[in-house]
Parts: sequence; C-alpha cells; structure tokens
Amino acid sequence: MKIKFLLATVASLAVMTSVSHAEKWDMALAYSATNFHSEMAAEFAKEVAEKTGGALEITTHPSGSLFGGAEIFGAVRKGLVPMGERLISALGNEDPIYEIDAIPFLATSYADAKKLYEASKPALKETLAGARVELLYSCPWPPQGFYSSKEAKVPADVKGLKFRAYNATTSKIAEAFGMVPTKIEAAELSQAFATGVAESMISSGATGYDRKLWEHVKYYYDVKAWLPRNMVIVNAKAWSRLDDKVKAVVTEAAANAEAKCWAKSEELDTWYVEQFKEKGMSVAPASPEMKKAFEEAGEALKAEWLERAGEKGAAVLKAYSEM
Ligand code: PCA
Repeated sequence: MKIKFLLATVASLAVMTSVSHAEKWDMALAYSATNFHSEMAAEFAKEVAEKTGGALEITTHPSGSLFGGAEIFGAVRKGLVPMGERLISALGNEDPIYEIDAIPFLATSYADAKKLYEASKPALKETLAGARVELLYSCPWPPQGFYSSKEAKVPADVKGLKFRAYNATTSKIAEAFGMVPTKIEAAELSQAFATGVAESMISSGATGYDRKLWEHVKYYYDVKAWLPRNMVIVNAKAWSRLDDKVKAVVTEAAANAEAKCWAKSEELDTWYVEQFKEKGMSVAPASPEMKKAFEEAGEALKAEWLERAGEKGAAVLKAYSEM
C-alpha cells in the first residue's frame, strides 16, 4: 500500500515537472458541445496542444458553462478568461461594425458571406484592437430562416407571437412584424420554447436542430436572410505573453479551423433542413408576402445601420460591392 502510494506520488511529480512550463487556457463557448462551431473549437484546441507539444493547453467550455453567451466578449476583454467565442452581431451596442454580417439580404450565400468577411476584416480587427482583443478566426452560421409555431402566409399571421431574438437586428425585424421580441441565448432555447416564452425566431437550421425545435414549432421558412458569424477571440494581454513559436502555431491552427468550419457550415446547411422534414416539420420558402415584408424590414434596417456606422461602415460596404 505504502509503496503504491509512493509510486503514485513520484509519478505525479514527474508529470508536474514535465509540464511545469505549460500554459493552460480556458476557452468560453456559448453553444452546445455537439454544435459544429464547438466541435471546430475543440479540434483547434487539440491541434494547438499537439503542435506546441503541450506548451499551450486549451480547454473548451461549451453551452455557456463558463460564461454565458452574453458575457463572453466582456470576459475575454477583461481577461477573466483568455479566450472565447462570440456571435459577432450580438455586439452592436459596442460598435455598429459588429452588425455588418447581420444586415438582411446583403450577403445570402457562402461565397458572398466570405467576401463580406474579407471586406470587413480590417475594420473588424481594428475595432477589436480598440477593445484589446485579437481575432483568431471567424466562421458563419448557415443562412437564417424563420421558425414559427403558426403557419405564416402573410405578416398578419405572426402578429403578437413571442419572438426569440439573438441580436438587435432580429429584435427589430420582429417588431416590424408586430411580434414581441425577447433576447434569449441558444443554450436556453429549448426551455424557452417548451414553456411558451418563445413561439418564433430567426436562426439557422443548425440552432433549430441543436435545440430540437421540431418538438415545439411546426413551421420552418428557409428565408436565407443573412449568414451571421461567430468569432474566436483572445485577450490581447494574454496573447502578448505567449512566445512567438506558440503564437505561430495558434495562428496556423486558427487558419485551419476557419477553413474547415466554413466548409462544414456549408456542408451541413441543407442537411439540417432535411432533418426538419424527417422530423415532421413543414419546410418551405417564405411566401411572396412574407418575403416582401422581410425585405422591407431589411431595407429599413440597412439604412438605419448605415446612418449609425457612418464612413467606416460605408467604406466596408463599398469594398464589398467592388469584390
Ligand atoms: N444560431 C445562433 C446565432 C445564429 C444562428 O444561426 C443562435 O440562434 O443563437
């Protein structure tokens, strides 16, 4: 017994000395472990650990288990956690540039979403630098559709529905339709729909699938309104403390994760919608009346965004239109 104990102690001491220089980082994630963004983050963390020989070990914390979605950006900025992932367009209160990928009908395909990302990346990085945060990579959700507990042939059909919003854009669209928006993080979605706190939402097939929305709503309209992106960010101070070799590995792993994540998102897009049909949901494009109402709400939002985003916003839109 004593010998066993002694051996165990020696073994753990050996482990401790061999990893004494290792940096251990937590990474806060808002979405469930099985969501493709979270899976990519886990792969990214694994690649970093392997290629740095354990010099930087990143532990992912999905489902808002370390910080809830709404807290992640602030937590990374303040250095409460060195690294995290956040839905960019939920940060509109910080700066309008964060909302560019949620301007309705501006970029509705993966190719256009990629162009918009490239066109906006310098402004995004500069804005993040102002918050002392570094961008590592960014990956889109599939195109956004409309979930409804009621059949939506015309806008009047959804009037009064309790609408789950994830950013200012979705709240304002809901208001334009006479729905009643409440902000709810994805991690709390199933409960919100089960208890009737939410009856409709705009989101991707991915989130509806992750949260089993078919158990609560019957209708999915494949509007393809925009492709909002998540971003993986790191606190600038924590970043500056890494040595150059580790930084180079992280940068390379981030580029790999970004490429894989864009491909995965696109690959899964139609698959999610197929699953809805199999689960008995009614899946259809938006009716012409609904589409028109979405587009009108979108136009108003775009004009309002341009006013708030000023020259910085206009310059990005110009760069995008020239790509
Ligand atoms: N899913 C996230 C944001 C966009 C999306 O498709 C959500 O609903 O919270």
